[in-house]
Amino acid sequence: MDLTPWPAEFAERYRAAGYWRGESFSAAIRSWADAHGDRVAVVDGDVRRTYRELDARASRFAAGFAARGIAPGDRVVVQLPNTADFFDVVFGLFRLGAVPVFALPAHRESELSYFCRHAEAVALVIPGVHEGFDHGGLVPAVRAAAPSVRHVFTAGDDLGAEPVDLADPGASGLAFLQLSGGSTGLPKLIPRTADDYLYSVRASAGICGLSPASVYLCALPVAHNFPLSSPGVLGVLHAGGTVVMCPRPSPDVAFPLIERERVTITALVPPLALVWLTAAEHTGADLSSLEVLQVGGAKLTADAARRVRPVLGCAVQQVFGMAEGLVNYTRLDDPAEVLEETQGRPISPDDELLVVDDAGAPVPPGGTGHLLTRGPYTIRGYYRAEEHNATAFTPDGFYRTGDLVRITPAGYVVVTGRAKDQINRGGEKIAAEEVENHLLAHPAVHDAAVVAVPDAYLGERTCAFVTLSGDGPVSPAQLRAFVRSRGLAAFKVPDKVQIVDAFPVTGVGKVSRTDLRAALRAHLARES
Ligand code: J2J
Repeated sequence: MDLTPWPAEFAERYRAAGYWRGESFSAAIRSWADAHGDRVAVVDGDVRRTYRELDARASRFAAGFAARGIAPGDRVVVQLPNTADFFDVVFGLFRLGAVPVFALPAHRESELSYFCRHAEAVALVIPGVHEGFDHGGLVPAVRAAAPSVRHVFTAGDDLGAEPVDLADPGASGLAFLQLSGGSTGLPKLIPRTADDYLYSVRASAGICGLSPASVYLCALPVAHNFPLSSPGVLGVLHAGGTVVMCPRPSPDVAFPLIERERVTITALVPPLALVWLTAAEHTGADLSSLEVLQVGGAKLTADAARRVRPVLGCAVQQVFGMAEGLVNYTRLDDPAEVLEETQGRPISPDDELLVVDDAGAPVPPGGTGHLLTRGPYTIRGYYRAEEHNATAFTPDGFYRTGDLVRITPAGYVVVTGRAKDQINRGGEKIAAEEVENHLLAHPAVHDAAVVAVPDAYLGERTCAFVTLSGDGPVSPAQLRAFVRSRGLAAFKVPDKVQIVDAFPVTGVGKVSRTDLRAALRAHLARES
């Protein structure tokens, strides 16, 4: 199934509450232009685009895509860095009713081929050379793996055409596919609708106090759910503010932009927040315009949270979200201990959060357990993943987040750990099984198990335990190089490979992969 519908009684409730408004992305983009016309919507270097220009360009790009044979409902994998092109392409696809699939600039042929194949994409949009890497070089391999791809466009191509009349794409169907961090072999695709997503965007803009005076620095990769929607670039456009596209999140690039554009709010993952805190102590840049630093994607330590106000002169806001839906924010007026020690509370009064034990029974109030959630902007199923959906969701439609949490008496979530087979490498999510499968492709590898090890800077990094088949000697460095050569995002290459004689055996018989990873983590904890 492409889009698992919410049961009728839920859909009715969400409409009646005003969450789902029946507004398409195309209509939203038009309404932003009507409301904020000549204000600057997007800044990218010397390029400054007004709301009216964004809207007009969406119409031109929609016409250009249509003229090239792309039809409403067609999937288009979009891999674009933080430039104004992103809005031309994505808003053009939205206006046409085509379905963007959001890849990240770090992805390589392994991921792009999979997205194109799984979504049966008709087109792929890539950057040219980005961060020294020529994305055009990936195209032959992707095309060979995904014959559905008829067109490859490169950022900066003039795809526009004279606008044509297009039907409104509607709000309740599949609008785009977001990526899941994933815990199994291949990342899942997350189907989102305009109804559910725009609700989360509007509500997030309100929670974060966005207004036409807001200037948002988009420092994380724009296609990621956090900078896209929490409240991110879409929240800022809804509020009439200005989005400043930041090509790289390092202080040497970001700080001068903050100073020049008088940036008021931005979003980072914890390791970047640490880098900014260190750099800000030595910089001459004027960061006085900053009002809010949002941090999310991985857990921020209370210590780091406490440093934000004294060092950067702005408020800290913790954000615990997921591309599947649920987003929690600390509120700007929360007391210090809430800001520092919790990951916030949900956006919506209709977000349902359950904390359950291993057997699925609710834990007593305040207890730690698995977080399950459903609500007006949380999906009921992944895209074309029937088998996985049977376990990723409960029979009554709760999404199993894989996160371990407790909820404070005031309703704030504290993330205490994770039960899913995923490594959170400074906010970048790595599915253990995906990396293991790459290692297993090496003839000298008998078995592999990838686990997280604590890291002072990244929070976690990856360690791959490997047993050998006897097919020739191989070194950890060679295995890392082998994984790298398989054409996957660089952040997934194991930070460390440890060759062992045998894996720990737990009990009798064959151990599950999950148990094996747990045993290895326990082994590592004992060693350190
Ligand atoms: C601990 N773990 C966190 C946090 C996410 C806003 C913000 C983040 C994301 C995101 C997002 C965490 N503390 N503050 O989509 O809209 C881990 C959890 C979660 C997973 C989701 C947004 N914030 N996490 O990170 O889909 O494990 O979304 O389930 O990439 O990141 O990852 P992702």
